Amino acid sequence: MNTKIKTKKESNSKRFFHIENSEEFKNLTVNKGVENKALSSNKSIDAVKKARKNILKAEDYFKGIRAGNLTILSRAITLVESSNPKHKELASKIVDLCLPYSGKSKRIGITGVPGVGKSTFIEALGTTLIAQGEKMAVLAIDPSSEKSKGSILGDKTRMEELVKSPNAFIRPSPSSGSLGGVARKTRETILLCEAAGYTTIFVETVGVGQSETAVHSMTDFFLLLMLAGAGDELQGIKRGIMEMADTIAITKADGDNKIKAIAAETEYRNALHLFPPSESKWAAKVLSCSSVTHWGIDDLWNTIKEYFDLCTENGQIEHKRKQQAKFWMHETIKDQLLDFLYNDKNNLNVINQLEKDIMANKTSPFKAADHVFELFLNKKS
Ligand SMILES: Nc1nc2c(ncn2[C@@H]2O[C@H](COP(=O)(O)OP(=O)(O)O)[C@@H](O)[C@H]2O)c(=O)[nH]1
Ligand SMILES: [Mg+2]
Repeated sequence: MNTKIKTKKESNSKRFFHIENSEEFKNLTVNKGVENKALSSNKSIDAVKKARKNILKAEDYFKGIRAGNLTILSRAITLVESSNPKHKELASKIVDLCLPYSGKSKRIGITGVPGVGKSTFIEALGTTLIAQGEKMAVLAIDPSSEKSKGSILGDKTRMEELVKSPNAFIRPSPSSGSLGGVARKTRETILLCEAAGYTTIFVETVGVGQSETAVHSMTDFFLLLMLAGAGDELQGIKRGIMEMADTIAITKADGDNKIKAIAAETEYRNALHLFPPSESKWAAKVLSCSSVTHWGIDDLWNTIKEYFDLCTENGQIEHKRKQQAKFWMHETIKDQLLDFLYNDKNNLNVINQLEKDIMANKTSPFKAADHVFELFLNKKS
């Protein structure tokens, strides 16, 4: 049989021919469409995206940040968070340019167990601050919540007013990386936000693991939120974290809970008395508040302001920030050394072999560690 199979193209052009010459289209000239190829390929879309991304220099980012341009600020933070070496280099230039314009905000760390009311509290306090003309940024540091992309993102519903306000900037923590890495990124983000004119910066973290220590080491004031009558010994908040607190606020002091909150104040005040006085001459305070009725929120803000007045005057804020800068230099050195050792395939092979040797009692852990360090020294020389 000699049947010719019609290709799709042929049948389509026939159909068009038919349409063009039909009665219905007699007085119309139907022009065949010209395919726009320029943007249809993935390659060209990537090229446009790339061009858009690369168009800004460090100075452009800096100017945008200083002018309060939120898109530019967000893009600069994305660069700070990136692990791409080119982005890192650009980010570092931007941070350097912003540095002289940073440092003027109140850096406030907030922690407490999930459900204690951190997000609702930040919304309540934040709306009050914005009404007083402050510009506030909320950053999260929570490398444990890789799946939920930082604790804030899912919580934005609890910060409805702030999300809408042009004077609030909310940014979840980068969703991956070591605590040290996330901390460095958050610290640099603080500097960028300050250069952008944010006057109060909240760094939120969930009360788990080491993240409180990291937040404490990058903020001026550390606020611990606690629940009243939650029973168990200080709700699993470790003594060390209570010791770091400049103020403890008992949340949800409304309805039947108000009396319990006030009773809990005494309990926590007694607990705080057991700690040695802090270097800053500030005696840690205990307060209750409700984010729902706003009861106690103004008092808490006044306490925070009192702290900043005292510690700015006695030089403690400056002292603390210098100590923190020193601390982060050492942390970064440690991070980079570990990266250097553990991200190198050859080193890893040696380390894995040494592990086996240790298990087989062929060498001691200390001798093995010395061996790894020698490896490091030889590589560097
Ligand atoms: N009654 C009352 N409930 C509150 C208050 N603050 C927060 N909540 C509720 O407590 C729950 C946890 O609050 P959330 O802000 O998400 O806590 P987070 O996990 O610490 O951020 C939510 O259901 C809130 O509505 C408060 O001041 N009073
Ligand atoms: Mg929350």
